[in-house]
Amino acid sequence: MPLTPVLSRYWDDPQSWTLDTYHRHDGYEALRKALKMQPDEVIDTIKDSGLRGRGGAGFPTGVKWGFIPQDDAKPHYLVVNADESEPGTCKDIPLMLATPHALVEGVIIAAYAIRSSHAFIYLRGEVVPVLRRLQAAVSEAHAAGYLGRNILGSGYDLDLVVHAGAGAYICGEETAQLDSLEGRRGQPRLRPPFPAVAGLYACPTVVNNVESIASVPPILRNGIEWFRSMGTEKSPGFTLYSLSGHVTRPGQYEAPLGITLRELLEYAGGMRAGHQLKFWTPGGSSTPMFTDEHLDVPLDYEGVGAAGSMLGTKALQLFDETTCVVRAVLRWTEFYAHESCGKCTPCREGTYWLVQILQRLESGGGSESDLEKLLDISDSILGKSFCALGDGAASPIMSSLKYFRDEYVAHFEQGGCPFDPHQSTLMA
Ligand code: L3W
Ligand code: SF4
Repeated sequence: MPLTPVLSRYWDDPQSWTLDTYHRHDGYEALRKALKMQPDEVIDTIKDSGLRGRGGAGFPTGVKWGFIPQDDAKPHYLVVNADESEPGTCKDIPLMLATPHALVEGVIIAAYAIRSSHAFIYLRGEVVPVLRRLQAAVSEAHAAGYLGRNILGSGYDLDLVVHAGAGAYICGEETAQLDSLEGRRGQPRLRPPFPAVAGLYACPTVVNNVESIASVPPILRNGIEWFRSMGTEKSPGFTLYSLSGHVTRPGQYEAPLGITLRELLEYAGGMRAGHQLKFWTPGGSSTPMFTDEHLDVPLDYEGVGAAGSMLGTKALQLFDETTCVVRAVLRWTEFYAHESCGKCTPCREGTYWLVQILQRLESGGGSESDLEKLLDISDSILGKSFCALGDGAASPIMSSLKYFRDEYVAHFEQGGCPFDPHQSTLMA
C-alpha cells in the first residue's frame, strides 16, 4: 500500500504553522464550503465518509455529532481532546505543532455542524510550544474573520479557548477532561449519560480527538468518495501511524487504514540493523501486545480486533530481541499505578500490587504463584474498573504472559534478569 500524506503533507514546509502557509494549501476553503451547507448536511457528510475517532475507540465521528439534540434550549459545546499522553502516542502534538490551522479549521466546521458557539481545545499542559502555537493560530484566525462574531459574513459566531491541563493522564478520559475543564479535579464520571447528552456544564457536548477533527477539512474539500477510496469498507481513510522504539527510522507514517506493520516497516527501514522484532503494541501500551506472528495483521479496527488487540491510537512501539519483556511491562505498569486517579478499588489497589509483584519478578525473586497472582489481579481489573485506564493497565500484563510466560519463569529460575540491561536502550 502506498503512503497517503494528507494531514502531514506539508509538515516540512518552512513556517508550516502560519496562516499564509495554510492558505497556500487551500486552508479554510473547507470552512467556506461548510458555511454554505446546513449544519445537518455537514453531519451527514462526515457520517457518510465513515470517519472514525482517532483517539483510541474508533467511534464513528458523524454518528457522535448526530447524538447532539437539536431541539433543546441548552448551549452545545465542542471539546477537542488534545491531552495526548498514552505511552508511545505522539501524533497529535506534531500535528498541532506543524499545522495548528488544520485543527482550528476542523474545530470551526465541527462546532458549526453541532450548532455550538463555544469550543475548547484541552491541551496537555507540559507542551508549552504547542500551547503558544495554538494560541497564535487562534489569534490569526480571529484577525482573518474565521473566529468570533459573524464568521465570513455567515451570521455564525464561535469562540475558541485553548486550555492547558495540569499534566494528568486521566484527564485524557473524556469525562475526567470535562470535570477538569469545569475547574474540578479530573476524575471519570459514570456513563451514561454520555457527554453528547450531559457533558460540559451538564450540556450536550462532543469530545473528539485532535486527528479526528483535523481530518474533517480534507473530507469536506475532497469529498466522501475520495476519503473512501483509501482504507477499508468499515475503516475508511488515511491515518497517522507513529512508529517508535528499535526501528531504523522512527516517526509518523500517514497511510490508509488496513496497512500492515510489515509494509510500514519497509517505509521505516526495518528494525535496527542486525536485530529482529520481538514484540510490539498496535495502539499504545493500553492495547494487548503483538509479536512477530502479527506482522500481517491489517491495521484497522476490525483486523486488529480480530487478532485479539485494539487499534487504539496507532502508536506502534517496536521492541527487538534485546528487550526484557518483564521490564517493559513493569515500566508501563508503574506508569498506570502513578496515573490511577484512585476513584475505584480494582484499579487503585490492583495497579499498586501489580507493580510490587512485577518488581519482585524483574529483580529475580518470586515464583510460579506470582504469575497466577498477576493474572488474578489483572482479571479483577479488566472490565471491572470504572474507566478504561484500568483495562489499559491489565492488557500488557495478560498479553505478555500469554506470549512470553517462559521469560517470566526464566527470571525467578535464574535469580535475575536474563538480559544484559546495557544492551537494551529502552530499558535505560
Ligand atoms: C453517545 C452512546 N455517545 C459511545 C461515545 C463516547 C466516546 C466515544 C467512544 O476510550 C479508548 C480507551 C483507551 N451515546 C455512546 C457514545 N459514545 N457510546 O463514543 O467511547 P468508548 O467508551 O468506546 O471509548 P473512550 O471512553 O473514548 C478510548 C483507548 O481508547 N486508548 C486511548 C488512550 C489515550 C489517548 C491519548 O493519549 N490521546 O487516546 C488506547 O488504546 O484505552 O479504550 O466519546 O462518549 N451510546
Ligand atoms: Fe480512576 Fe483507575 Fe478507576 Fe479509572 S479505573 S476511575 S483511573 S481508579
